[in-house]
Amino acid sequence: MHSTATPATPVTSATPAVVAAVTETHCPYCALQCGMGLTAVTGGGVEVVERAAFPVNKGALCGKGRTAPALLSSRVRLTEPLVRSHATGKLAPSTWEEALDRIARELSRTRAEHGADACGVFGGGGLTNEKAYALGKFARVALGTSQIDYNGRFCMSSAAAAGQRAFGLDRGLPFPLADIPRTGCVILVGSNLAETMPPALRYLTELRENGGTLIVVDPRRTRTAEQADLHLAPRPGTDLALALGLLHLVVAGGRTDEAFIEERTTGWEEARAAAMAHWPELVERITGVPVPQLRETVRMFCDAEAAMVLTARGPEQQSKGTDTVGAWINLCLATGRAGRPLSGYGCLTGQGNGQGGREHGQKADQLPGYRKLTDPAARAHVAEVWGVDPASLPGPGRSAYELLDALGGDVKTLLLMGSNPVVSAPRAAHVERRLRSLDFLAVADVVLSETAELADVVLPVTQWAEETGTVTNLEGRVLLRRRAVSAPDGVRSDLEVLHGLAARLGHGAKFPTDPREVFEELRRASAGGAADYSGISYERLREGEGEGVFWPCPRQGVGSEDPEGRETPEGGEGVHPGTPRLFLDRFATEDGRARFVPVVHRAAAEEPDAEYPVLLTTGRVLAQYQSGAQTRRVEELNTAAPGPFVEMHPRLAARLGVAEGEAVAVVSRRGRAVAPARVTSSIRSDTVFMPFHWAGEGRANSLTHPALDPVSRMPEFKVCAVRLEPAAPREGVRAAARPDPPVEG
Ligand SMILES: Nc1nc2c(c(=O)[nH]1)N[C@H]1C(S)=C(S)[C@@H](COP(=O)(O)OP(=O)(O)OC[C@H]3O[C@@H](n4cnc5c(=O)[nH]c(N)nc54)[C@H](O)[C@@H]3O)O[C@H]1N2
Ligand SMILES: Nc1nc2c(c(=O)[nH]1)N[C@H]1C(S)=C(S)[C@@H](COP(=O)(O)OP(=O)(O)OC[C@H]3O[C@@H](n4cnc5c(=O)[nH]c(N)nc54)[C@H](O)[C@@H]3O)O[C@H]1N2
Ligand code: SF4
Ligand SMILES: [Mo]
Repeated sequence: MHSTATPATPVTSATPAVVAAVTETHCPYCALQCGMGLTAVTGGGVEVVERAAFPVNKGALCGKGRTAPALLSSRVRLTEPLVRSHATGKLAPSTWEEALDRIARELSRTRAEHGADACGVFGGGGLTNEKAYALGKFARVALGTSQIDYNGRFCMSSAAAAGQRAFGLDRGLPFPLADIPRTGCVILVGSNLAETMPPALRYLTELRENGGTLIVVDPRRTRTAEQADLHLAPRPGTDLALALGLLHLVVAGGRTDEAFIEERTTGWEEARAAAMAHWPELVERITGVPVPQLRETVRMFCDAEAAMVLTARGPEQQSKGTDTVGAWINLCLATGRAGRPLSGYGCLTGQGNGQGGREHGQKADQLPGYRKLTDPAARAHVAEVWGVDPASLPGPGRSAYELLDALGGDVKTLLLMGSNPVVSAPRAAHVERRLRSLDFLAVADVVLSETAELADVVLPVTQWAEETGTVTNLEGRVLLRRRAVSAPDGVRSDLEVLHGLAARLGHGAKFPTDPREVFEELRRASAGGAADYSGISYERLREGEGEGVFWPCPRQGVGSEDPEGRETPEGGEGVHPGTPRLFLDRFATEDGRARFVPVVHRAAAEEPDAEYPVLLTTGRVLAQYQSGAQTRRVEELNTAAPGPFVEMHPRLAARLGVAEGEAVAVVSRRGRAVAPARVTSSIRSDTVFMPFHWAGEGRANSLTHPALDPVSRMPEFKVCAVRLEPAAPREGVRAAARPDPPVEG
């Protein structure tokens, strides 16, 4: 197959002054956080150069990373604050003073009239650790509101909840990616890695070259599934039944690891009993996966000396995502494939700082260091670092969709940083209406996203290559992104925005603008928490090849020994090496044992019926990122993936009477979307797939169901019921056309 990951070739952009000859940094997009170098080109601008020594991607980048400098150009980005004029109702350029004054005034007014909880804050998993930390602190200290959450709730919250429940700790991968080629068998559930993290495909290729086997579970035969020894194509929303059916066969075939279950787990009897109700024939009926394939999966998984299960958004973005991931973890535990070298369960987190962004307090129920807002000891510790009374900290707030749904109700004013929910939230037309019904909306972004277009004030902020900060990749590896170029005049960093607002609210001194200073405070706030960063410093992150440090990494006191037994230098600090591999000796639960959770299959929130007979699932394509706010502004990416489409099986297309490229209307109980048909036999014939990267007529989230997982509050992006119709003659013209020409700044 042709590789989707290519070594970096130069892409230039017209940008301001370059700080150093080659600056080692990381890609602005996904959770792999590929290492890259940025260097000046004669005539202005920067280009991406290979950073071969960085271990995760070894120089390889996908097209998004390679073309990322295009976004630094002032042609496509925001370079001055915009304020909505009372007279014209339109956004117009303004000064920073006026923009910040206006936001602070509205926040103060809202708080005075309706109470602190009428102020909402919405963050993003792309924000650096420093920003996520400062945003959570801003909500709790400067505003005193409980109403903060972030888009990570849409991303990996179900896997996080299941990991907490089973292992007592959530870190996406409990081992480095480099372990994958050395295991014996990988079951990859609902991940299209070849398109969503192309340089990581190498690890699966090496696994197979080493004689290991790869099983991919996806309703579509994706580029990733094409690499597999075995591809299971379940009906969307049935992974829970599938995992339970496999566990049934493991038990029936006597392939459990009794010694492991006895020594390292609790709760097996209940989990076993729950799984035994899922007979292979029943599971075949629910999932559509034939019994022989179930048996073959068990054989490959259990025959291997070591094995892994990796999940991504396919099984997680369901209203039963937590239980579904729990069922896959149960399979690992029952077979002794957890807490041992080269074996285990892992979640492939998605956003650039998807991991770190969920550790330091922008989540509704959380304080820094992965602490709980409901835990009195955690409140006392963090309140001390923040210099406030623990009693002044609010309690947990609403989850992301619930918060968006409350806008215009009891939440009157919203500050949004690092998300574009008009495109990416479920039931997006409703969310858009809620955003419009706010008294006041402030958005900080690098571009005029569809959500920023609705704002009363838009703040133009610095981005990736223009600022320093840490991110934590999907392996739990804390990395330093370094500033490579100076930002254009007129933009400020998110940290400066938070400082400016806090100062106007009387808390300026608590919000430093230097990322390093914020990180030093984060270290102290996280000390002793599950995600302990206290032993990590910017200096350490610059060492070696900048390969980073895996958390937990506590700071070690004088005279203590580090885990490898090195003596702490007299009078100095011990150096904790970081923790690339978790759970090898014990799980992070109180008794050190992993917990089986008894789970049973249940239907999706909305199953097909006579009126809406087809299943819709949604996801991604290689060349676009998320809501597309960034990548739709990069010409090369737009040429590669110019617009939305509806992927469908030839039988479905024939029944509908549409040919390849013809506009189709997809209708759900929430709304309607129109996009050209892409006819392919690589998808199940009862299912259509739409990527969610576009706004307007082709917006997939006009259709999706906002049903939430009861534990994680993750929406059901991966399954709902739709009906298909040939589009009306004038419809779909826009959908088929190139959607977003670069915006002139
Ligand atoms: N190119 C690109 N890369 C990205 C991103 C992007 O937007 N574009 N976003 C980043 C982020 S934030 C994330 S979260 C990751 C996501 O990375 P992935 O999880 O790999 O991405 P998705 O395309 O959302 O979903 C993966 C697969 O799940 C399948 N699927 C759909 N329904 C089901 C189901 O019910 N069960 C199972 N087993 N599979 C199902 C889809 O067919 C799809 O191929 O990607 C990251 N990388
Ligand atoms: N139907 C469907 N919907 C989905 C999904 C799906 O699979 N199907 N996946 C869900 C998932 S996994 C995710 S992660 C969400 C993501 O969806 P969104 O939350 O909308 O994510 P992005 O498009 O990355 O939005 C980030 C915004 O912040 C801006 N930005 C980037 N960096 C910075 C920064 O440093 N500071 C500030 N202030 N702004 C910045 C970008 O320009 C962009 O406008 O979508 C979810 N929606
Ligand atoms: S795989 Fe992810 S981190 Fe790597 S270059 Fe592509 S988008 Fe960037
Ligand atoms: Mo995500």
